[in-house]
Amino acid sequence: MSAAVLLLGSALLGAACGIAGIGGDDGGALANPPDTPATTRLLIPELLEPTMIDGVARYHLTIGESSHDFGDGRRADTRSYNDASILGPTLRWNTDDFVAIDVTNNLPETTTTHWHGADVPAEDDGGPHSRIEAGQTWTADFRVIQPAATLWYHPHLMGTTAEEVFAGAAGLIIVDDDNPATTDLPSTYGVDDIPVILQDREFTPDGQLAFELDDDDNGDLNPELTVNGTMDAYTTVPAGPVRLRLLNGSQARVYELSVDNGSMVKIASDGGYLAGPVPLETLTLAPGDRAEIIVDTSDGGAVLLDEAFGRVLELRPDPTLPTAEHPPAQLATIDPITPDMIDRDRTFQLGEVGGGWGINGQQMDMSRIDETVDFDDIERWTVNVGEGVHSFHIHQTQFQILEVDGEPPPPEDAGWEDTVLVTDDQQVVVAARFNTYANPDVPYMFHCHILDHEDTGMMGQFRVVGP
Ligand SMILES: [Cu+2]
Repeated sequence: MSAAVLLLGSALLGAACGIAGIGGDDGGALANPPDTPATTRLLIPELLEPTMIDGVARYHLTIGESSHDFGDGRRADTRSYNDASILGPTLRWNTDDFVAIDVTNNLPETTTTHWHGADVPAEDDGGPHSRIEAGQTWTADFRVIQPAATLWYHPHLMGTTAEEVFAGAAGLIIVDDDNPATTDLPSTYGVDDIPVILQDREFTPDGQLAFELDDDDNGDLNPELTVNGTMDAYTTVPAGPVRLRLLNGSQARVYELSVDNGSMVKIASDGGYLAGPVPLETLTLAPGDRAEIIVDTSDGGAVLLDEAFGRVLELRPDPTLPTAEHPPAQLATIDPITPDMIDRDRTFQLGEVGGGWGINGQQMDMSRIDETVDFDDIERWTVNVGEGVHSFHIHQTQFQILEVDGEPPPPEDAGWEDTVLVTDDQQVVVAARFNTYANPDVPYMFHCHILDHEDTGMMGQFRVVGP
């Protein structure tokens, strides 16, 4: 926790007064006035119930144009799924279920929809090759083969991902399983299990979204914070353990989160539960990242804070709501990938290439397969950064972070990940298994999840071949 936050004291009102004046990195005003209670009830995306047909959980998503009131009474043009004013419904999958998702494109142009963090066949992954033309429907179907986790979905067309996500096209996916250690954790959606989709935005004077692609080191940082499309948000919760499913769905911003007047315990990373709960003072969340945290609101509520914005979300306790349990000491078993298990090494250099960004000296080329992975191999990928801030994401698999600048990761980063922050002059080493799906003809993507960098070339393609 930063020194400024430590000065705050425990009063719920005025929770962020100690950091008043720290605005967004673009020099904008503090989005959330710190000396008063939050003004707007947090939007909770609806849960989309599947239709069960022949043992398959079938979902229908429609991406299209919409409009949304971010809190000032004006309506900004947005993009969303299923006619929501912004974002899309939350999908809830069960491990081992067969799911089918029909995605209809009601936009006037081509798009795609990718299941970020999901271990699915390449042809169902929804990357840049899975084009959905205007008016057409694309169907992904697969079995859910991964444990409980928080994933998300968003468009992934080459060159337009930043603008589409910024405009609001994204949604959460919750995977549930029957892990007995987690049965009593908060899990009532929208009540004590809260989606928290962090996105910074910029507006024109007349209240429309002002999108800008910025290919500098940090990407485009926007001056206003929105949580589930809500500015200055509060939500009512039980007085006890509350689960926040944090998703950084921002174009480029890295958040430094803390909790005032409560405690924060991280229970899950991108790929699912950590081995055990990890108490934290600050949590770094890079673009594309998810984290599940338990916040204790039993002392009159709590406030989620960010270093740049101040108040992110006020949690107001209602003592009449039933409370769930705090996490047990062990949540999951994570078998470490050790050096003797590695079948192959690869190295990736992230940096500037040809006026944009690239990997290993090349910009993304849809017609070039950059890496071919043998099915069932365990690979160690070393990611080096010369300049800039990058959020390295690998599709399809979940990896373990072996080293950050030669050191093992801290316990909160010692679980399964699909996205990792790598900044100037850093080296991060990760290891992944490729033992679920192979397809010689359709590649998966690896890329920077700072969307400005992705859209200006910092992406490559790998395929898995065999067995
Ligand atoms: Cu980057």
